[in-house]
This record gives sequence, C-alpha cells and structure tokens, in this order.
Amino acid sequence: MGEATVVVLVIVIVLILLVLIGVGYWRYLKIQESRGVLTLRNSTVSRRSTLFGQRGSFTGAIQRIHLGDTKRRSIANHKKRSPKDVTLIAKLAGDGIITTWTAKAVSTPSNDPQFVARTVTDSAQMTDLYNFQSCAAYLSSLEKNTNLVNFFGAAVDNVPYYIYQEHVQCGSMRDYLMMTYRQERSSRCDIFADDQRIFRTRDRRSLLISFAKRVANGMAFLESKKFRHPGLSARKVLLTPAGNCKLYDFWPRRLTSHRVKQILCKKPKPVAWLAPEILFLDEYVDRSDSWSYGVLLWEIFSLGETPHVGKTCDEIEAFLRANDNLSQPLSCPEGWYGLMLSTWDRRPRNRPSFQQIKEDIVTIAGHADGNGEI
Ligand SMILES: *[C@@H]1O[C@H](CO)[C@@H](O)[C@H](O)[C@H]1NC(C)=O
Ligand SMILES: CC(=O)N[C@H]1CO[C@H](CO)[C@@H](O)[C@@H]1O
Repeated sequence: MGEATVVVLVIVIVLILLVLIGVGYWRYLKIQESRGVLTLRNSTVSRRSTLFGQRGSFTGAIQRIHLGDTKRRSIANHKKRSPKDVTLIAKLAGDGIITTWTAKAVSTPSNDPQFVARTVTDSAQMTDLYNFQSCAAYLSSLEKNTNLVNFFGAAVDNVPYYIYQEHVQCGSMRDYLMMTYRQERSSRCDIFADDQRIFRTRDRRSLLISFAKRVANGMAFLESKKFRHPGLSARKVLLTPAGNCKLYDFWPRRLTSHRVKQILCKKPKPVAWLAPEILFLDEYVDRSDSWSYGVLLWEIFSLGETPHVGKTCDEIEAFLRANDNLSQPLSCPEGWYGLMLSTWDRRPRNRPSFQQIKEDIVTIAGHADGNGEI
C-alpha cells in the first residue's frame, strides 16, 4: 500500500467521524427541544446569571431563546402589548420568581395604577421564563370570569416578559379578614375608609359566606378550563370595593407541577395550605387544590387567623401525619366545618371537586345570599 493511499484513507475516516459527530449533536439538540428544554443559541450567559438589569431593562447577551415545544400556543395579536407603552409604578409583591408591579399606560398623565404587570425576576431560570411565556398564552385564551382577575395582555416577544392583569383595589382577603379581626378584638373602631363603606353595611356572616361561595365559583370555573391554583389561600384572593372576590396566580394544569416546585422552594414554605401528598410524596394532583380551599375556608371562618400559627414546618407535618385536623373555628357553622373536613381527606380521590363543593355550598347555605352569582 502506497503512502498516498494511507493518507487518503485517514482523511476519509476523519471526515466520516466528523459527520457522525455532527449528526449526533444535531440529534441531541432535537431531543432536548422535544423535551421542552431551552437552548440558548448565542449566549455567554449562564443559566443562573443576571438576565435583566435595573428596573427590567434587558442587558444579557441572549440573542434568541429557542423554545422546543412545537405545539406551543401563541398569543393573539390583539392581546399583545408593548412594554414601551407601559410605566411601572411600584412593586406590589414578589415571591422570588415572579414580581408584580402596579402599572399604567405611558399615555395617561395621572399616576394612579390602572393595571398590574407581572414579570419574571432575574433569579429565574430558563424554564421559569419558558413557563411564564407559555402561561401568558394560556391566559390569553381563557374566557373572563367575575371571580378571576382579568387578563389584559402580555409582552413575551423579548425578555423581560410581562403579563398585564386587572388591578383590584381593596387588597387581599387575608388582609381584610385580619383587619376585621383586629377590629373585633380592639374597641370596635371602624377601620374602613369611605371607599370601602360597602363592607360596613353588610352583615358579617353573609359576607363570609359570600367570600366562600365566590372563591368556589372561581375555582370551579378554573377546574372546568383545565386551570389549577396550587397554593390557594386567602392571600391569593383579592377584594373589589363591592366585596367581590377575584383569584389571581392560577396556572394552566400543564404547568402546575413546575409551579408547585417553585412554591416548595419558597421561604417560608406555605405548608399549612399544602395537601399531604405534596408535602410527603412530592405529588400534586387535581384534588390537592380542594385541600387548600378547605384551609382557606378555615381562614375565612376564623376571621383571618393563620392556620397552625406558631408551628414550625416539621410540627405541621407531624400534625398531618397524626391524621389531625384544624379545629372548628368559633364562628363556623357545623355544615361549613363538615365541608372543610371533607376537603381534608387524606386520599385525594375522596375529596370533593370544586363542582361538588359548589353544590355542597348550595346545600349548606341554602339560597340565602341571593346575589345570583352561584
Ligand atoms: C380529620 O379529617 C379527616 C378527613 O375528613 C378524617 O378522616 C380524620 O379522621 C379526621 N381526624 C380526626 C382526628 O378527627
Ligand atoms: C458568544 C457569541 O457569539 N456572542 C455574540 C452573540 O451575539 C451578539 C450580538 O449579535 C454578539 O455581540 C456576541 O458576540
């Protein structure tokens, strides 16, 4: 064999190897894509580094985020908004991954909040960004419901992503209940300003029952639309001046397991609201939300007390392992406590769905409230 032949052979072998490596890498990328893993095409930014600069301006070197989910829903054009048209006013809340701002249209001269802007913080990972974007698409196709905050639009073409939602004025149900409770204990002074006059004139008990009904109403709607609300609590319910309840922070069912992981990373972890299968088995199932609803009912009827107040996570878990339940609050009618107990069944399958809960409430409360919403 001549020297030339050997050289040609070696070159051919090297070429074949290069082609094989290329095909292998291409397959690898395809597989990653089909798993919904994000691939940064051109980036020196590591997964955990800062993606956003001050006040949401984008400073990273990511040119394009390639999303693998080919069946990904997109947002209708008329629901797209440009962050350039929006002024963020003040930070309302933040739980590590997602922050909420009050916001207004740039064109409006007044500085009053018109809506809220939710965005993914810079501690987010690529999956968080992807899920946020995906969530925006799901929300954009969800119909309106009187017991959910309205979706106004989203900006998810470039990071930072935004979801724009209704601004509900009177704060959370938890704050409202806590203030009411304090009022009870101190000298019955009236803590509500004039714009919340409506709360004063309503009978306490029928107000509490209407809270319970409206939350169940919103949850039953979500359930029928394949949405879930992991970590449902009185804090996640907002009140309008007319005393209506609006839920926020609900997620499409497909994305809830990721959301649950985020919730489990929160400090403090909202253990008191989480069903045992989430805490002990790392399993989130459809009826896990029913459990949280039971705890929310307990919050309502105990007038804003914190469930398991003063206990550590370990103590609460031991309490659950002992098959114990939160005790019946003072101002809680028997029927309502029965409903709570049914949502705290250790076997998720035996808990009522929200459709059933709605029916149970009709039975318990009769048609007394008569506001026509349930
Ligand atoms: C707590 O409630 C569950 C579900 O209704 C029930 O199975 C259990 O026996 C209750 N525990 C106690 C100590 O009553
Ligand atoms: C690593 C890399 O190629 N980074 C490039 C990504 O794109 C920007 C803008 O086009 C370039 O400036 C970077 O050098």
